[in-house]
Amino acid sequence: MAQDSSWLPPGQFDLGSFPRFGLGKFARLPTLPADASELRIGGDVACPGIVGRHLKALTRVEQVSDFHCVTSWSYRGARWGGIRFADFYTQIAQREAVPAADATLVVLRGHDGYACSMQLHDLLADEVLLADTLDGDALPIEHGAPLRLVAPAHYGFKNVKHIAAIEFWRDSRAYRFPFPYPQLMDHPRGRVAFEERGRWIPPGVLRFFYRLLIPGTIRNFARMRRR
Ligand SMILES: Nc1nc2c(c(=O)[nH]1)N[C@H]1C(S)=C(S)[C@@H](COP(=O)(O)O)O[C@H]1N2
Ligand SMILES: [Mo]
Repeated sequence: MAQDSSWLPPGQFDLGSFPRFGLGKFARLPTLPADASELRIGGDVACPGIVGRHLKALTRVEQVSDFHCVTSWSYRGARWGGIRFADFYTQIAQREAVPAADATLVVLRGHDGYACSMQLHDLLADEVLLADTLDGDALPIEHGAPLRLVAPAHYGFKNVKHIAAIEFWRDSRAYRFPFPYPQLMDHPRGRVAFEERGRWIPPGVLRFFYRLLIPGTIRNFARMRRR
């Protein structure tokens, strides 16, 4: 069956390319480790610590999915490779770190200082990956090396790049959206299908202002790559 290629989630447009993107504060490329072996688990867990060496034992998967930035651009058909977050949770987090059963707020922290939260329930969906390849090659720096979250049903800002740590918390005390950005830019779920673009402000209003930022942000993030 042919798919309707014009379909995109509400308020999104097809950009036709996959730019490096993010919050201006994080445009400078971070210093990164060569691989994900330093991945750390923390939070309300019995045994916090480095678990990256266990990643290689997990079943690898490949998946093609669309990517939706909250500012309203989308990129269709990225081919990601990595492991399912659900496998990471049951085979690494629960065995090695042992999160509290009610630690369902997951905070993903990047090597660049960026951080974002996800609900554990959302992360356990089949299509949520910890990815280390893109289009068959090692994940490039601009798209989140050495390891990034791929959560296609959630806006780009939940798809944390350069993951350094994954924390499981009982409540939101240990988390805030990166300073100095206002909390209205965050959303506890951030689901694309429901236009959960942010808090307190109607998504259409957010989308209008965010859209103005797209060209400058793409330029800013591309320039930083060349330094
Ligand atoms: N570590 C980190 N992850 C991040 C960001 C960031 O600035 N730093 N920006 C987020 C935003 S807003 C988007 S749209 C996507 C962009 O991913 P890309 O650079 O692969 O296009 O990364 C998300 N994850
Ligand atoms: Mo974004």
